[in-house]
Amino acid sequence: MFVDTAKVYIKAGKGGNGAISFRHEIYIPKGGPDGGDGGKGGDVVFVASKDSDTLIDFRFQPKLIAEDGKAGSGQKSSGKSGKDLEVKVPIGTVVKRDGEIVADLTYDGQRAIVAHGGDGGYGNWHFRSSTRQTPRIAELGNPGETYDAELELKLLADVGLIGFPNAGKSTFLSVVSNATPEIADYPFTTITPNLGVARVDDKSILIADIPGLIEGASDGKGLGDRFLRHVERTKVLLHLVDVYNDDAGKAYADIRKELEKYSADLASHPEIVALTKTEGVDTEIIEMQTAAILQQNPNALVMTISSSAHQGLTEVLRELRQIIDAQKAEEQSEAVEEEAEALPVITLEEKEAKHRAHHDKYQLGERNAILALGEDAEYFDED
Ligand SMILES: Nc1nc2c(ncn2[C@@H]2O[C@H](COP(=O)(O)OP(=O)(O)OP(=O)(O)O)[C@@H](O)[C@H]2O)c(=O)[nH]1
Ligand SMILES: [Mg+2]
Repeated sequence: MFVDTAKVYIKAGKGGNGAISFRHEIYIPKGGPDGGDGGKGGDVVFVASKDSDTLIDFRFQPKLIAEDGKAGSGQKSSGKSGKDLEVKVPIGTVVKRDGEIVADLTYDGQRAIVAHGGDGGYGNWHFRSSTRQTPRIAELGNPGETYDAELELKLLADVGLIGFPNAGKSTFLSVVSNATPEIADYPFTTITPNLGVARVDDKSILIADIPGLIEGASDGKGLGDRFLRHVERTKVLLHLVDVYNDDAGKAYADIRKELEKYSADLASHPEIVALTKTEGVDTEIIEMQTAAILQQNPNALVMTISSSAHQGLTEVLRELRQIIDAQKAEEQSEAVEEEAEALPVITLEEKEAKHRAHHDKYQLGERNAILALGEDAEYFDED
């Protein structure tokens, strides 16, 4: 069974508490405050990896919890930050929180913080002022982000097979790949998507076979267009058209119309058109059907195959492989560019402003979650 959704509980680390501590020296029994800050809680980080291709591991590991930050201590020592929890996920994983997308991992090595660790609290050293020489307050660490995440992995096939029912999609898949889909001489033989791996020139191609579309599929006719989501992320569509159609041009155009209604983005994917079942068919008929398709789309790349006679299959696979490689190279460079653009750039002024704001806050004693221990404060003894 192919698992393409998973639910996981995600919890980033809590920030460590700030410390309340006073310097103890031989001749100064109660010196100034020196309680250090708590460490930051660890983040939960997802890393896209080409080494994994299902979400099944999350069935056995449904809780992803990063380490908490350590509390601060005396001598202005800050607590250690909690370790980030890095989790490998397959490329194509989408992470949602309450239905909203929080991360979409699209290329190998991509990293996304899916839950931020809480900041550590300030130690009492931060709260000293001329009027407050023995601050018996420190801050609690902030909790880390916590939520139930829905993970989704769409079938990341390279090639999506589309076409009318009975066009020969499943037969093609069964002949070029390891898959054993059901094949029969009636429409809607395929009712759930099949996935197969084909090999050509020592490279593999992941192909998804989905139920046939019909005119009106986008309005729910036939099995509707809901299976198209399984080919949304494919790099290329292989559009199969039965050479025995009365008018292959119309058959081609009808399917294109349904595709466009479903999604302009999917319809813009590269496409190869293959006339199927062509063994023993007159050359003139093949040429006529090819011309009919070209009339609908002069830019179409039309090839000819016979799955039963094993004709034209390697040629189609090579052509698919070429398009996939080109697409992959393009996506990779786009993704890297986007990532570079998305990196936050903090200017020096911003940094200083942040620092000032931070300083003002503790001077005014306005920080949140102040832990006031007052007279009951536990002191760290340092001598
Ligand atoms: N002569 C001939 N028949 C073929 C060829 N490929 C497929 N067929 C036949 O066409 C019929 C339909 O094939 P399928 O592969 O089930 O078609 P499909 O497009 O998957 O159909 P749905 O799952 O209903 O959408 C079957 O009877 C196949 O044997 C071929 O190359 N030559
Ligand atoms: Mg089928």
